[in-house]
Amino acid sequence: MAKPHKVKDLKGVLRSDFHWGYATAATQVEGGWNADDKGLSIWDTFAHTPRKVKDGSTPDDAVLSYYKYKEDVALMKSYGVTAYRFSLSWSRIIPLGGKDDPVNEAGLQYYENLIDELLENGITPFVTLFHWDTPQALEDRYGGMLNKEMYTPDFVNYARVCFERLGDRVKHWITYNEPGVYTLAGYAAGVHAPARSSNRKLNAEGDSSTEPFIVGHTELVSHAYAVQLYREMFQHQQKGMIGITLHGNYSEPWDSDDPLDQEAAERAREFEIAWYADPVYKTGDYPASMRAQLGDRLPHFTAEESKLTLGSSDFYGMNSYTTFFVRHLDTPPDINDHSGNIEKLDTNKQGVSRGPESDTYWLRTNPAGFRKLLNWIWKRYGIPIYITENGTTAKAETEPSEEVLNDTFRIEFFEGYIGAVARAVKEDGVDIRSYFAWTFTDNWEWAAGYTDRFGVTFVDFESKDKKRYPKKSATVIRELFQHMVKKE
Ligand code: PNW
Repeated sequence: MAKPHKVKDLKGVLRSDFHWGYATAATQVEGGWNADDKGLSIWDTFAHTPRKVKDGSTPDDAVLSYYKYKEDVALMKSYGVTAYRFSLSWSRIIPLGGKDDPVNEAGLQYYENLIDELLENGITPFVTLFHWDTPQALEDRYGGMLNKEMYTPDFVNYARVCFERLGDRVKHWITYNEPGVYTLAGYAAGVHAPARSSNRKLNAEGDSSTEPFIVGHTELVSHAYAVQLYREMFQHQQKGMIGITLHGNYSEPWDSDDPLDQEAAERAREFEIAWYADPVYKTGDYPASMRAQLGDRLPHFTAEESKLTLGSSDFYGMNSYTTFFVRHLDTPPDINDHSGNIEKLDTNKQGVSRGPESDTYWLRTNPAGFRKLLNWIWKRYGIPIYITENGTTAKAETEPSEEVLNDTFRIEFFEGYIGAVARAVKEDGVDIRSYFAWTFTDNWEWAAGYTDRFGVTFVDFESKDKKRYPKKSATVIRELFQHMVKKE
């Protein structure tokens, strides 16, 4: 049972049309990596390159949701969800990715089946067009997102195919998932596909000081053109909404009394979040703090791009997991710095920890920081927030034992964070319209392979059919929302 005393006063504080459920991504759950003429994505290539993925695993099978979607929808229904957020695999729909390349009927059919199954079970689909899996053919053809001129028409064409075929049933579209994590992990650190960086021990090619900003610009501009297409050709008739989902953790000053640390924390939020959010929601341009540090390494919006990007999202799609303490640096910024010349720390000046450790090195539980971040976003951008991801791993989840399935660490995480959502609505007046927990089942966690379990459902990865075992957190989340969402 969710601890009712902590949330008692939160009964019915969320809107009656509040959407809640789970989020996933195609590469992490589908499997069927080359089934029915699917083309390769950069993640297939990456995972099939030795030593790239921590446990040597690949997403070839992931958790087989390509085959088990009916079972999964039934399980989700038993969890009480009202919505499900998933992503489409571009190379399943257009195997070679480009605007002149053939569309794969079998790929589209899979997504039609999934969407129909959801709708028949009263679950609203939230569909992400791009969750990191660029078609390999486009990477080979012209360098993927490094080539804005070639890439943008291909992405817009892919979006058009999806709107045309699925838009009669999909009313919530997300263009990009976390453009910032795609650029930073893929082109700055080089630890995600397409594995580019300045670190020659790790990557054969790349330039961490320029490419992340070029790729980020391509994401924003191609997002804006896809939204323009939707608004001009589809939105009037299909009556859906479209936007982008940004990542962002909260930054707290290491020494809350030091103005330099206060500034550093704000600069960290701007480099991490406003990098993408200011162009879309505030100014049509990058934050001044980024321009000051990066100069012309940060691309310039043309007048047309700026106009198109500003206002190009019907909502603020928000993914967030944790909070860091941030301390200013007295030295000049490194050429490969992407965070605003700061240091990120686990404890503050007084030695207070940023939260209990999960099983993921960067992630610690901190619901108070989450509530502050909701307020920061609401104050800066003033547009309804759709929380599209939030969740945690927990230590020692190795087998579906009674103890592991009674996942108290994850339960406490969700009680804290979902409570923070409700308090931000009730006490701070923030407009929040959805909450998607990450994630439905344990899945293939990118370069961490099968080692990081974020699911409210345990998956036996060894078993041939990737057997699912519900964890208790799934029940607790249902109880929390049944209590907090207003009954009509
Ligand atoms: C998100 N960070 O990535 C992704 O959207 C998911 O696909 C992923 O499985 C999930 O979070 C858990 O990792 C992030 O370092 C990766 O702050 C890293 C960070 C945030 C989000």
